[in-house]
Formats: sequence, C-alpha cells, structure tokens
Amino acid sequence: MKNDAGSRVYDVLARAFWQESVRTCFALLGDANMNWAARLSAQGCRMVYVRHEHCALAAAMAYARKNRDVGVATVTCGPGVTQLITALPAAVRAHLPLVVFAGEAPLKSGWYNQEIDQAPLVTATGAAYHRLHMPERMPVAVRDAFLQARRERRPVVLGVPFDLQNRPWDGPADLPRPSHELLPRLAPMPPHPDDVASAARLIAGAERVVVLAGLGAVEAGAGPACRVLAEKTGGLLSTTLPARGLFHDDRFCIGISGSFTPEVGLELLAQADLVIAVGCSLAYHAGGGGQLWPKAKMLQVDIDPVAVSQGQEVARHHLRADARLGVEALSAALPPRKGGWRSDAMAARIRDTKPDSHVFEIEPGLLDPREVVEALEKALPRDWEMVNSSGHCSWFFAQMPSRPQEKFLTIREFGAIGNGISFAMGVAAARPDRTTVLFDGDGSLMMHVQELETIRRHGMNLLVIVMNDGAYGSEVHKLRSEGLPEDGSVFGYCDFAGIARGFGLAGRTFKKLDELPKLIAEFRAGGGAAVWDFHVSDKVVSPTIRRAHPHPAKK
Ligand SMILES: Cc1ncc(C[n+]2csc(CCOP(=O)(O)OP(=O)(O)O)c2C)c(N)n1
Ligand SMILES: [Mg+2]
Repeated sequence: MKNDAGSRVYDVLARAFWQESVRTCFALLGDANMNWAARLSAQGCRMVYVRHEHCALAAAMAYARKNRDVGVATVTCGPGVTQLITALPAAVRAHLPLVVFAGEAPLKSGWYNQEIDQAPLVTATGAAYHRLHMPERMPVAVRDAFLQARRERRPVVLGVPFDLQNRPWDGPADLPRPSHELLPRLAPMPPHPDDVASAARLIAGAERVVVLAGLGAVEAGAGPACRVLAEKTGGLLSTTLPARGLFHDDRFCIGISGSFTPEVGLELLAQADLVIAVGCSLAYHAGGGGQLWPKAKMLQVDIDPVAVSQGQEVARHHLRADARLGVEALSAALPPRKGGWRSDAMAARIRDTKPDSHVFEIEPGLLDPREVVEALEKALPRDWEMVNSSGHCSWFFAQMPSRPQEKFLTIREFGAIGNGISFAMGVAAARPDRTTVLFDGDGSLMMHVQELETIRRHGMNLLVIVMNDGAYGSEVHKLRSEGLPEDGSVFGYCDFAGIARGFGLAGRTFKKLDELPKLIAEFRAGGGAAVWDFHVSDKVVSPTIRRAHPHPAKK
C-alpha cells in the first residue's frame, strides 16, 4: 500500500524519528537538515537550537546520560559534521547511545562546496556512520540506528544526501516497528556459584576492604547492596567520580577514588588490602594510575570484567554478574564476622577532615577555591541538578560529598575542556522543572560562551558558577613547575558578569562569600539563568597537580 500523497522523504524520515520516541532534539540547521528538522518539530518534538554543532552533540550526550535513553542531535553536512569531531570520541568512550541526523552533500552534483568524505571522519572517532542512499530503506535504517546505538552504547551518525531527502516519497506508507518493540528484554545476569565461592574466600581473608562503586553499580541499582557488603566486611565505601554521591549519606564513605580523592581517602585507600570494584570500568584515573591502593588485591564485579584496562593490569579476581546480583550473592555467601575497619573514630575522621588541608598564601581580594566550594556545598539547594566540568578547578568542585548521585553529572572521557555549558544544557533539557547548576572554569566556559544565548532563548533555569583564576589553571601550574614562562596560560580576570548581561542573563562577580546564601535564595525564588563569577587565586594548587608536578623548589 502506498499513501502519503505529496509527502517527501524528509517527512517520512521525521516520522521515523518521532516513532522512535524522539521528543527532544539538539539542532543547528543548514541546507542538509533543515527540512527534516522542521518536520520533526512539526510532529511535536522539542527542538533545542544551539549555536555550535559541538554543543548540540555534547548536550545530547548529557541528555542521554541523564535520561538513560538515546540522545538525538542534528547537523548539516560538511562543516556541520566536522564540528562534531571533539564530542564524538568523548561520547564513544563514555558509552553514550546517540543518533545524529546529519545531512550529506547532494548526490546529483558534480561539485558541492560543503562536500567532504564524512564516513572516515566519523568512524575515526569510534562512532558508527551509515550512508542512507536508498530512500525506500531509510525508515528501516533509522530504526536500526536506534537499535545499534542502544545495543552498542555508542553514537550512530546517519548521513542523508539532501537531494534524496527532497524527493517525493515513493515507499510504503507504514513505518517499521520501532526499536523499543524489538529490543531483547534481558533479565540481569546472576553470578556463577563457583565464582561467588572463590570471591567470598578472598573477601573472608581480607582485613581492610573498600567497596568501590562506579556507574555500572548506579545503573544496576546496586547502591544498597554495596552498603550491605561494606557493612558485612567492616569495610569502607568509595565511588568513582561519575558515581559520586551513591553513598553520600553513609558515614563510612571516604569519597571519590581516583584523581579527585580527598585527603582522608588517600590515607585510607593506601592501607586497603582488598578493593571490591563494582560496576567500574577501572579506568586509568580511577585507581590513580595504580598508585592509590598499592597493597590491595582487586576483585572486580561486573558484567564485563577485565584484567587490563587502559594499559594497566587492574584486577586479578573477577565475578561476572550484574552489579546488584553479584554483590548480593557475595553478602549472602560471607560468614558473619567481627572487626574490620569501621569505628566511630574513623567515621568522625572521615566527617571532619577537610578534602585538602594544605596552606597557601592568597593575595588580598581573591578567594580560595576550596572555600568557594565549601560555601556552595553548604548553601546550594539539595534538589538542584549539578554538572561538573573540566580543568584544574574540577578537583575543588568534586569535593561536595553531601550531594546524592542522581543529582550529579560529569562526563570526562577524552578530556576536552569547553563541554560544561553543553552538558548543563542537556541536563536542563532533561529536567526542565528543576534548576541546574554548572561548575566550570573560566577557560572552559569561554570556549563555548556563545551558548549563554541558547540558555536565555530557551528559558533554561541554569546557574553557571565560574571558578575564575584568570588562567588555564592546569597549564599554569604545570608551566610553573617546569620553570617555564606563563605565556598562553594567564589571561587575567575577564568580566563574565558583563558577558552574561550582554547575552541577556543576570551576572555577578564574587570577591567575598558572605552574601552567597541570600543570593542563592533570591535566585531560587526568581529562577532564570545567571553567571556567577568567583575570582579565585591561582596560588592554590590541587593535590593531584601537586603530586604530579611538584614545584621546582620541592622537587
Ligand atoms: C579542547 C581542549 N583544549 C585544550 C585542553 C588543554 N587544557 C586542559 S585544562 C585547560 C585549562 C582550562 O582552564 P579553565 O577552564 O579556566 O580551568 P582551570 O584549569 O583554570 O581551573 C586546558 C587549556 C583540553 N583539555 N581540551
Ligand atoms: Mg581557569
């Protein structure tokens, strides 16, 4: 049966996306996607029109993470696609399911200004690329892209030549069944009893256990089971950075494990004799490059356990299972025991030790970034969505242990700065009824500061907190430690409050912290978007940089 009289290929493509339950799409238009985008919008999809394609994809990444669903973005052909090349590898490495509707140059032209071979660009990042050159098959190819993105948890880019999009639709009227009707419904994987028995023996022989949870534990709902296991072993709890907050209210949680470990965590991890890593990919940074727990054996509980990760031998003991089922089975297999590591004194030390107690001389009129974070941690409402960004300042912003995991998002893969504002937009789009607060560095924010306009135009409730050290802090501290000139890393304190006002947002500069609670209460009452610029000293060096790049005098 044929119908859709008068409809074009882009109409059917838009319907195919709508049928895939796409209700938000991050977009930047050009010749090769505007017809499709207009039709998708007409179906009822919310379009978030950003000002740089990188930001469309990065926002879709955060949206996908937050909603545990496929994120969707669209860009035009050629320069629209080349702008994605920094975000795509990050999305691949963060295992984020995304579908990108990209135009392709028209097939009919012998020459086209924006033509470039898009497939190798995209596949070099690890994302999938499909050329959609057969109109009748396009709806199935769209459905399959969603299946692939979900199954492989990576971005899938669809390149559709825009002359083909403009053709009259000549295919069947009915769309194929959408991906969510076809996905296998798989129950969580239980562990094998032999693996449980040997893992339980390993645990029974350990004195100082740390249960370390990653995003896999979050996704599997393994948080409560990890708490039970830690209690049963008399052990401590920790999380990776992205899983921060999974144990925020547990007095035996020593905070983040990895580059962002607070002082007390460093001390206690160094004494651990067994780390049980639950739902962690055991990335290089999570174990501080192998330095954090030198005495500990490692037991990994994961659906896909590994021996070597990111160039390091990480775990010799493995339990293949869904994180929750695996941890529950371990707790059930362990005999009751006394002792372990826990005590009231230990809980008090965890509670009372500052993340970093190093003393720095700070210039008058500038703030200590650690005090800024302490004040924010106290004053920010518990129900705000938090987004961490990149740079040296991210060490300080990571130190907010009282915040629950479901209100926290950070994506650090591929290590690019400049993503924070897009991630915050993605979270704001995923949680429009909430306030989102972004913690960013001045250099990172400046890289995509144009998105302040998007935030205003879309009426997002979003507070941008800038830790402004007038510099690329990561670079300045490394250059200083090498005894090199600071050129190219120190820029001075630019006026973010003025920049924000120029984009139609509220802006404020902070050189003191005493009014913070009052101003937060006012912002909460008024909503909207603002940039708050905290002028901090570049004399305060994070513990991670101090360890990796000691000052020449201390080398
Ligand atoms: C796209 C990209 N360009 C350059 C870098 C190198 N880099 C890492 S951190 C950083 C400085 C970030 O400055 P800012 O956002 O102000 O944070 P700070 O380090 O000052 O706290 C730079 C340039 C990078 N990681 N990504
Ligand atoms: Mg900076």
